[in-house]
Amino acid sequence: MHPFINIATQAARSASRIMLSFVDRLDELKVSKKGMRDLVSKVDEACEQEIIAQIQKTYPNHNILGEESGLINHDSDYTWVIDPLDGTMNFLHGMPHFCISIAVKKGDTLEAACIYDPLRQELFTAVKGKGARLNDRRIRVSDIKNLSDSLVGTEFSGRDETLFEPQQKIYNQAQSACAEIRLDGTAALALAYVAAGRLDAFWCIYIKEWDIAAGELLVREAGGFTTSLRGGAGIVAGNAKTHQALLDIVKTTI
Ligand code: LIP
Repeated sequence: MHPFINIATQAARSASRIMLSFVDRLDELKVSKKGMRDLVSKVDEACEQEIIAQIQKTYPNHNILGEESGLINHDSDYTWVIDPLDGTMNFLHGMPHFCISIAVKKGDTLEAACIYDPLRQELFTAVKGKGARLNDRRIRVSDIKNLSDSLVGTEFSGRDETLFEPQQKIYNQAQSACAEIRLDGTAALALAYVAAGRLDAFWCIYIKEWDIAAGELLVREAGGFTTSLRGGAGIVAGNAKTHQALLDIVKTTI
C-alpha cells in the first residue's frame, strides 16, 4: 500500500470511530454556524484534530489544509487536504450518508486520495498513475454512452444566494437531458460514486477544495474526466462522453 494511503486510511478509520460514537446521541452535540446554512459541530472539529494528529505522527513537516482549521503551513511541497466530515448537514440530521475525505497533493498535483464511508465501511482510494479502488477491488467509471441514460449527481450551495438561479437553470437543463438526478448532500461521496460507476456524472458550481480534492483524483484514476469550474469552486466529472455532454450544459449557464 502506498504510504500516503496507509496513513490516510488509518487517520480516516480513527476519526470515523469518534464520528460513529456520536451517531446515537446527536442531541448532545453543540452545533454552531460558520455562515448561512454552514454548520460545524464538535464532531467535525474532533475528527479533524484526530486526522491531523495521525498525519503529523508520520509527516510532521507537511502542510495541512483542513476545513475547520484552515492552512497549517510548513512550506512543504506536500499538502494534505482534509474534509473530516463531508455531509455535516446529513450527519446532524441523522441521515446515514456522510464520509471523511483526505487528499494529498504535491504542489498543485493530486497524488493520493482516500474517501471513507464509515457506515457502509466503504474505502475508496486512488494513487496518481496507479488506479482507483473500492476496498480491495479496482473500480472504473461507468461506460454509459448517453446522458439520456445517465444517473447524474449534483450538489447545490445553500450558502451563496447569487448561485440559486444558475444552479436551478443548470438543473432544469440537466433534468431534460439525463435519466435522473441525485442530490445526496456530500460532494465527496458523489465523486467516489462516479469513480465506482454508480453515478454516470456529477456537477456542482459551488464547492470548496476539501469537498472535492480526493474525489477528483478518484474519478481520474478510475478512467474518468474532470473539469474544474469557477477557479476551483466547481467541478464537472464523468466518463469521456457524460463529462463532455454535462460540461456543455453547465457552460451555457456559467
Ligand atoms: C458540504 C458538501 C455538500 C455541499 C455543501 C457542503 P460539508 O460539505 O459536500 O455536498 O452541498 O454545500 O459544502 O460542509 O458537509 O463538509
